Amino acid sequence: MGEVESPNNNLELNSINTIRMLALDAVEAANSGHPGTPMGFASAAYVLWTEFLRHSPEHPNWPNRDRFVLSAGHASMLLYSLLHLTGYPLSISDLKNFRQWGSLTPGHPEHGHTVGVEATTGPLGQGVGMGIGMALGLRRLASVFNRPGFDLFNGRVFIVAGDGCMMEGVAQEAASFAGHQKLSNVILLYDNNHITIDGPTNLAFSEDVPARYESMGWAVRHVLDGNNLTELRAAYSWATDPTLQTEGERNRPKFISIRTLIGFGSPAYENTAHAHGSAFGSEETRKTKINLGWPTEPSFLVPDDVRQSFLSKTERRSASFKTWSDMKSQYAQSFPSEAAELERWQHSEQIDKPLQNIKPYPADTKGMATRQAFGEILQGAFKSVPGLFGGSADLAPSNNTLIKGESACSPETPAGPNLHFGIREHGMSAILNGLALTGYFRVYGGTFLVFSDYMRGGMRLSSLMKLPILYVLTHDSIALGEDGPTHQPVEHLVGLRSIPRMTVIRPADANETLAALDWFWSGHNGPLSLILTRQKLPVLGDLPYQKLSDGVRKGGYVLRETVLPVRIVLVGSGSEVSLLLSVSDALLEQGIGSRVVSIPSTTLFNLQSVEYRRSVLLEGLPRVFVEALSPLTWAPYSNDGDLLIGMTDFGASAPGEVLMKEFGFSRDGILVRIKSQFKDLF
Ligand SMILES: Cc1ncc(C[n+]2csc(CCOP(=O)(O)OP(=O)(O)O)c2C)c(N)n1
Repeated sequence: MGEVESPNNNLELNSINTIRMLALDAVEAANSGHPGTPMGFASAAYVLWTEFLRHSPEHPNWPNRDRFVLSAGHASMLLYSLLHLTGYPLSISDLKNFRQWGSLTPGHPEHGHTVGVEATTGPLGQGVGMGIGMALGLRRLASVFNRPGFDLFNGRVFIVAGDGCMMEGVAQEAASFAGHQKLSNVILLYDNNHITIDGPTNLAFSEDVPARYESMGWAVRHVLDGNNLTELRAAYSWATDPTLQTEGERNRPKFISIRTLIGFGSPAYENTAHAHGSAFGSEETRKTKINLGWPTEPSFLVPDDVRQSFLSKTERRSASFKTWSDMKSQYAQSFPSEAAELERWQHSEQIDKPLQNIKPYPADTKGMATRQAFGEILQGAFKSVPGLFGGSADLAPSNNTLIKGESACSPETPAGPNLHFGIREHGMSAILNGLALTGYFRVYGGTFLVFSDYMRGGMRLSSLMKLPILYVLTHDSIALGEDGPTHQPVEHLVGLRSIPRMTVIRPADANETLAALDWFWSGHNGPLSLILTRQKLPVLGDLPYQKLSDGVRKGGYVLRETVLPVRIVLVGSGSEVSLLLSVSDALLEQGIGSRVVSIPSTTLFNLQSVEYRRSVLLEGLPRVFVEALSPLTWAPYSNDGDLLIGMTDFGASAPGEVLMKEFGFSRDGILVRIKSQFKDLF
């Protein structure tokens, strides 16, 4: 590349303007995107990336790097410009392809797609939760694995969040958790520009945000001018250097409110909502460049001295990688068993059948709730699944998520594996995502299935990022009983089953629960929603465990077939499977042979061949699909004339057995429906 000169000799200003203009040009080229925040936050990002952030573009997965999470994901061009300028594999032509088909620069940052993107962001507020999850994970890693003289883990997490993130509940939940947990390794940079899409924030937002954070236990600083590099340096130094903090500030997460001007430099759009999310147009782009003293041509200009400066500063930022690697080698020699355990945590997906030492449950008509089976299996799993870490949103005794005899993860006992998320489901899912993104944990979080709605935003991102997160969702139907329709899921499973990459398993008994967990913890990537009962279910003895386990892995299988030729197929999941077995018995008494099919997971079943699915569901015979939830799930599997028995309205408050009977989920209730639908059978 030929020598490209800087417009003047202020290298820092030129570096900052390079960030601004790359964003402006990329949005202009795409004719879509969000130029305003990259322009307004460029100075703050420049100082952070060149003087504070510890990272190494050559080793983007360095475990002890600082994390940079752009919660304001719409400002993706800010991140892409920084990645390009600091030497990540993202070229100018990638920037020119911003938002185009197949590019490395999608509209919002996507983890796993673009090297250096720590988290997929865009749904506002989620990045705050994920950053906090990362910080929590790094603290636990430090407390489990660091040894005197071996600070293997001391990375910090920098989160950039805008007004939108500050308004979102998910960020509030997570921030409240972080304050309580005294997560001193998280630094939230608030891009306080007073503008959102509709206009000035005072249309809808008037609280004192820094005061709110202070009240949640965060240490707060203000940068009054987001382009004042001295102010920015002072604030970042304070946030990252405990010797500059007061005793009271040291153990708190840090919040820096940075007053910026959206669209900085644009004569027409600076400090207006117009700068937020539209291309400026060629005329305003030209005027902005002139106003900032930037050459109007060529676009995507990176002056050579700017490029050189970014690269040499980044080289200094990544110097500690070498020191860390040397320390890690020394650690492996001094602490071989800890080093081996750390390896296991990092590569937990490679452990095959981690639950093979847990004995299957013997057949038992009294049985147990699948949530109880989960709680028992979890105790065994803690010994064999590396890096297990999780908890519940204040329903631990109901979700059975506690690992017995182990401590809570708290500021005093940060190594504890039991998390108490508080009643913050949405925050929990974002924090789980952040924990999983550290790459060292097998995490889980529990609540009632009905409240999965409250954390769907996070669950969707777990799926998009294919993170191995276990959602423990108990109290899975009207059978939960007296709490009534507010607590009884109806439509939830249809929704969860429709999230791409999310596996949903609703086990029929304790052994299907064991098989589901064994499958999941044998290295499955992507989240699992495990749907569990409140009420007891018989432990079924129809098949040997190995066969049942194979069936669960296929998502659906033939559980029982009567000696008489099959004339009707009974299909269900979860608690309705044992019910169908009793229906099958009753039909047999009337001389009608049947097949009972258990489909614990439509997700896994859909991955099987058409031949297999047909062989299980038996095309051509009358079929009955029973699930005490919305019947929509079963529509694609059924033909005209098949019988779908489900919930098409909300439940009610009464004992669970009464509700199941009243809503038709009883042996006799189902028989009546079968008799009226398939008269020819009788
Ligand atoms: C959960 C969610 N709701 C709505 C949006 C749509 N949206 C994108 S940016 C934005 C405004 C954000 O304002 P702010 O954080 O101040 O960003 P800035 O205007 O400073 O770029 C909105 C509503 C979103 N991305 N996520």
